[in-house]
Amino acid sequence: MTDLNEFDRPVNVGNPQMGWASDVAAEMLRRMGIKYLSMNPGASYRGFHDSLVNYLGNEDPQMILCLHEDHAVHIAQGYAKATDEPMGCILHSNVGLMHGMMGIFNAWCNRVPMVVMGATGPVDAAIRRPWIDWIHTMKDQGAMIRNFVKYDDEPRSAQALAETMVRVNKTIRTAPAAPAYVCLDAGLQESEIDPEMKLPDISRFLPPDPIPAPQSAIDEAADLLVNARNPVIMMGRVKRGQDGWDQRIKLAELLGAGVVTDMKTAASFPTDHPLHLSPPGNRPRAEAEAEIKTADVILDLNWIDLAGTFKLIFGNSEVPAKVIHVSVDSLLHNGWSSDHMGMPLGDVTMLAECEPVVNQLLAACESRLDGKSKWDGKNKGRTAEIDGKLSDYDEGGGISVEALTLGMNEVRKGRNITLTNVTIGWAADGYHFTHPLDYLGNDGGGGLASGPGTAIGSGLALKDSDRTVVAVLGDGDTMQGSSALWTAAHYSIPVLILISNNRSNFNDEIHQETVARMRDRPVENRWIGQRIDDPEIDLAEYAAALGVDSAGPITTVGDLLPAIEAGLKVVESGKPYVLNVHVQKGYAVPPPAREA
Ligand SMILES: Cc1ncc(C[n+]2csc(CCOP(=O)(O)OP(=O)(O)O)c2C)c(N)n1
Ligand SMILES: [Mg+2]
Repeated sequence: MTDLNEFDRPVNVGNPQMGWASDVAAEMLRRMGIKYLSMNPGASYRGFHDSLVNYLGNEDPQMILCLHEDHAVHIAQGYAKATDEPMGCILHSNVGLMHGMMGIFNAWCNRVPMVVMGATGPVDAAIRRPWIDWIHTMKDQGAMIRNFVKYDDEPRSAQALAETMVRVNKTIRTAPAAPAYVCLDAGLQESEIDPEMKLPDISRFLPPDPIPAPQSAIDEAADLLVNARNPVIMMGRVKRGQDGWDQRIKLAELLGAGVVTDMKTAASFPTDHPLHLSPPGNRPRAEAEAEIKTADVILDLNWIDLAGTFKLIFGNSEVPAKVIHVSVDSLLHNGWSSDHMGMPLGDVTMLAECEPVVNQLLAACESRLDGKSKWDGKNKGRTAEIDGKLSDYDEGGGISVEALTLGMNEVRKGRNITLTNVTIGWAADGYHFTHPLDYLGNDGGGGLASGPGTAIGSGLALKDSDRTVVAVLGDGDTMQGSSALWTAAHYSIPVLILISNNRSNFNDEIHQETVARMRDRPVENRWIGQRIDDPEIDLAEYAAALGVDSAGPITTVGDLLPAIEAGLKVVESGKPYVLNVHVQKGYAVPPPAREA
């Protein structure tokens, strides 16, 4: 696989000394272990840019050039989703930050760690260049994003900058993870530092270990769980580690608990396990709903919208089960956005992280049960076997989203595929997740344009692993984020972008149809202002123009497998690939519509 350090090598760098304040920012990022900085350039950070190239030699961190700040932020998000580790990005003064803001919101809603570097100024008006430095100087730039970052600062000295970077490192790595923003005054960046200046020892400001629950709450929860007749575990946002995955399986098997998972969050439990109740979706399917209805104890492991899920299932009726709520998410909640969702029930509430809590619960339940499992070994779900094969769909009538999913399921054999993100149309019945890296969850904040960048960031993170990274993206999402493809081409980032191309913003056709039905108006007009057709975009040509190998449109089921195979071969040789697949309009599971 390609070593990214082969790209964009500076010459004559020699052995430079740390001499300017911007060198301090660069040095601190290196000491934080930040490997990459995705960015779009700008004069507001020309001092910092020089530090990265000519002081650090464009290595640890290495710059990843993007054509839009949206992509820069989403690449950092994709990297964090695959690793639980922060990447950095740099956004040019105010205009770049404004472009990148939606990506920061997605990253915030996804609770991923990220260092966002920005710039302003010079704050000292006396040293501003006419016009441009004035329009790119703002007071309190952080105010634009303060409601959806965990911390922000605009330090006034090199020493203060160094300390801020230490704080950023600790803050973003402490749960709940989220981005932090550091705005570098252009005047400060270009000022010389005191040669005697000492950098803080970052190893003495380490983030805490994952937060466990108090034993009293564990005991209370364990008593409920071991005595439960029909316990259910709702697996929400958890980490990518194999240990945590194994422990969650152990706990479910010990308790004989049915397990529900969610497409909003990354893979958390094997979907082919007999205790997994039904394919993941945006809302629990019938089998899971039935179990939740009859559950007497529910263990909520950081489920994203517990109140919303219960509302779908119980309406305004009481939830009969005792609920054990495990999450540190409330530590981030503020009054600006409503991404805290409705109030989650908690008969036992643990302000703690899922990984230590599952370990604690395992120990407490094992000792109460003398190590004997409560599970009778029966299949509680219906998911052990995939229902259907691609050939069932080969009727010469085009490719449905179900066929596309089954196609992916067939080509995955013998490969470790990571699905970074998938369209709303994805048919979860046709594809199992059996490893924590099999699926990385959705965009977080529902902000389109995220797909290509996020996929490329995950591809970057996993390029030296045994994973083959694939994204299944809508045509609307792809086009909003499409110039990110050039970055994948330039740095040879291995990722297959498979476009589920229904030539429409189809999600919103469904909404227009819903409204038309509610108002007794013609549903035939639902496509107006939605279809991306006439002219149809030649997505393969478009990708090729950005330097990415590509094919399509693929229009028949018969052509699908060879086309995906060919794309995967290119990706496995270390390069990106775009496959344009025409799919029929329609979703495997329609999203729940808000009726009148
Ligand atoms: C930035 C942004 N703009 C608009 C929307 C509203 N929106 C949600 S889904 C969607 C359609 C997406 O189309 P596509 O990616 O092709 O997926 P499809 O539903 O067609 O499978 C739109 C416009 C959004 N979520 N984010
Ligand atoms: Mg579409």
